[in-house]
Amino acid sequence: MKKNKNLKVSIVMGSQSDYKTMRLTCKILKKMGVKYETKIISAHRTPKRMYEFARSAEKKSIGVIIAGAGGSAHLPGMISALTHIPVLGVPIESKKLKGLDSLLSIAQMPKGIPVGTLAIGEDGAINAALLAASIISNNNPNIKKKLNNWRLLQTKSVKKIPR
Ligand code: RP5
Repeated sequence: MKKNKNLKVSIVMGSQSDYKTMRLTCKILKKMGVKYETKIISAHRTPKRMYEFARSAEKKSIGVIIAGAGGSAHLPGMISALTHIPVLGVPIESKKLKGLDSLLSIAQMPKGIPVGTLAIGEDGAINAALLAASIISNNNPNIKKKLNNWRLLQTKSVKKIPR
């Protein structure tokens, strides 16, 4: 990977239908001032696209890949097998099993090929963005500052007494 302050995050998802969840990832990265791109890449419907994306990612200044997938969600693991860029997986809430299928498919990677797994659905999409921003912020003090501010505001927003 190139040593550079301007690494971007690549957000990929298995289907257009995943975008209603993954757009939250985009929203947070935008707030944190992190550069990102979005793509639809399916491990089973567009395997060639997936292979070409994963193999060329290191040349494109991508620092973190976030992959959202639902059902038998092999996309994050397949991408991770093809690159050394850190891959974060977001289990999409599926209709039939409420995302438990996606969660187990992404989290239960056998040893040797790691995928950082987030929570099912919107929480996972948001936390994937925060975690990716945090990884990128190791080489970027501006992003670190934005992350600190974001946490400060979150802390301030918690009331002391319930009403
Ligand atoms: C997966 O299949 C996608 O990640 C999506 O969550 C799921 C359903 O896809 P669609 O049938 O809505 O295109 O590959």
